[in-house]
Amino acid sequence: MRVILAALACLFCGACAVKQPHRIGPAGEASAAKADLVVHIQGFKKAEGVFRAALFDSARGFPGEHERAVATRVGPVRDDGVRLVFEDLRAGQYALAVFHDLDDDGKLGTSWVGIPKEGFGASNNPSGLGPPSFDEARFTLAPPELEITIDLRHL
Ligand SMILES: [Ca+2]
Repeated sequence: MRVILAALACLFCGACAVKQPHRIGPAGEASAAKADLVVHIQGFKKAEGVFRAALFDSARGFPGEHERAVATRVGPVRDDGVRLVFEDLRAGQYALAVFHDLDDDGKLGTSWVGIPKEGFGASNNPSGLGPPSFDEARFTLAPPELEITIDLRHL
């Protein structure tokens, strides 16, 4: 009986997700729906070093603590931008932080007064002076997929 109820709950959840893509259910409900996130990163100044992207599902650690991210990506940089895909994510709310790690040291280089020396960006392309907050960068991922573009900023 419990199995049948669980199956029905899944079906119900799936139906909800289609009708109301922006609805945020309790964790149990949302876990049934999977979605892909397609990300375009553009605005690299030169095709050197690597990009580092970190996807967060809460404000904890956003944007700099990549070890707290639910998924990360690292890869070579291209002049015309980078496209990456996070597959089979649980539908829900996320924020993505990226930076251009020119010297490939794993960190966002900053000047002695703390101004980033490497290109950086976040989902929703927040334009504030300080590091973006999770709320500023937050977006809703719903099935089947969401495509976003991040324009790197250079200070
Ligand atoms: Ca660096």
